Amino acid sequence: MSRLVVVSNRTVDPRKTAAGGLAVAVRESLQRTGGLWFGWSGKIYDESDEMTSRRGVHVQTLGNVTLATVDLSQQDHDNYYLGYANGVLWPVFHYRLDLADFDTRFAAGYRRVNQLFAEKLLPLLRPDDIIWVHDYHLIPLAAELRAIGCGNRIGFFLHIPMPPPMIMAAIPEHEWLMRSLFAYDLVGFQGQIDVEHFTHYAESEANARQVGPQQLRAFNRTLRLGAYPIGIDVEEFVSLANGKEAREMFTRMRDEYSRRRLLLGVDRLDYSKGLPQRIHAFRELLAHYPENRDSATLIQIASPSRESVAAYDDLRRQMDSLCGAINGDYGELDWMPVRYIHRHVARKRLPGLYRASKVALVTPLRDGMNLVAKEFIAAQDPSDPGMLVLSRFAGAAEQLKEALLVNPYDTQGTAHAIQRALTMPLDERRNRHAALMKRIREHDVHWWSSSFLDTLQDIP
Ligand code: GDG
Repeated sequence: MSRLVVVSNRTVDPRKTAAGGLAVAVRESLQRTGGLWFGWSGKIYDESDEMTSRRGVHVQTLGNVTLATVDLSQQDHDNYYLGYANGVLWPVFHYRLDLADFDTRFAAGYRRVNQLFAEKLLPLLRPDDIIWVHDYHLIPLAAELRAIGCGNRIGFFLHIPMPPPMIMAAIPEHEWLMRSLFAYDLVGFQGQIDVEHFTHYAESEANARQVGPQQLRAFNRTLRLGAYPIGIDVEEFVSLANGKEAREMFTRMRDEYSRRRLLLGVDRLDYSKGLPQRIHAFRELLAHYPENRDSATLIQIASPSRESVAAYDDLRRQMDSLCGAINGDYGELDWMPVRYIHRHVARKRLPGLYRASKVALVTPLRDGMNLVAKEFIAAQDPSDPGMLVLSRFAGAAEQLKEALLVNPYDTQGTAHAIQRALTMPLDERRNRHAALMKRIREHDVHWWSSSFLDTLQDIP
């Protein structure tokens, strides 16, 4: 079997046990064949300093896995990472054209860093390596590698949604981005809807033809496409839930909230996650179903994210104000409706929090998949499981049909679904949970990486 080379914006030390599902899957796939993981080191070098500004590759060998990273200049980081990846691609791919900042310097920086990655990666490659590139930061990487002579098999996985053609076309460089994707051999998406959006774009804007099942031909290349919904490592998460930290967390929460019903949200503080709409829906719940006052408590963990992008700062202020208002209007001396925590919670404790909650609110406005939904299911006690309220606009909704699906823009509808989740009879909760658990076990993270890599490996 060929050696695997994984390329992503950031690499993760594969020895760290607290790493999330993706890192675990990548580590496992890399260890199976021996492999190389290439990406940005997370460091920015000082351009005025001759010694440090030399762009070397840092190589570290950990067993049969090699980590290779490069540093970025401040300007490259600002234009590629903050400007284009997180100021253009992230908002547009999440349908937020209003938040996109189209500036040609960002596009130039994005191209420059992709060229830099290609140039630094090429000398490390062996002829029969297969390369797996991850996410929106690196769309043009295969095209840049091909331009300097790389003939290896290269696959790409998009972790975020693929928008419909009309939205995609709002990006000034949309044609270049889409043409770049045809330099890959296999492009994987989270869901069937993403495959459809890509296919519509390719057929209408690039005259692509279907030349086989899930195969498109355009720009003199044949591209294989597919939906590979990412999963979690269910077994790892179940064993994390039985660990000391998670059990302590569970007991603490159960004792603290013995008279109350706990609702939970766990998200990066990101405008795609629908946090203000969620607070509005919870407020509506208290207004319309008064039995929840002095009873239901929403814990919202919003872990800090991309704080140097302006839109994230606005969201932070909006959340502070909405949570302050709901607590001011409905709170009692001994009960606060919302506990809003703008901090990262240790991964080992998360399953305890999930298990102590009656209801999880996973209500993004748009999301590629959403792993919190799957983690919540895996952490439940099957004999008395909590219920998942899930946005129909999360990729996970294509699979998790037994959750209560909501439209997060519809405040009253969402409040009604939350009330239904809070009052759902035990039998129904058990049946729904068993069906959901079966789904997430069948399509776990191991299935995800091996089905993608097997397809890529088998492409002639
Ligand atoms: C992108 C796509 C797609 C969150 N807060 C804390 C914490 N988390 C962990 C969760 C979960 C992960 O972060 C979040 O994953 P999501 O899937 O929900 O979202 P994104 O970060 O936006 O990821 C997404 C994913 O890629 C994979 O393809 O599903 O659609 O947007 O694992 O548990 N973890 C800890 N403390 C926190 O405070 N430890």
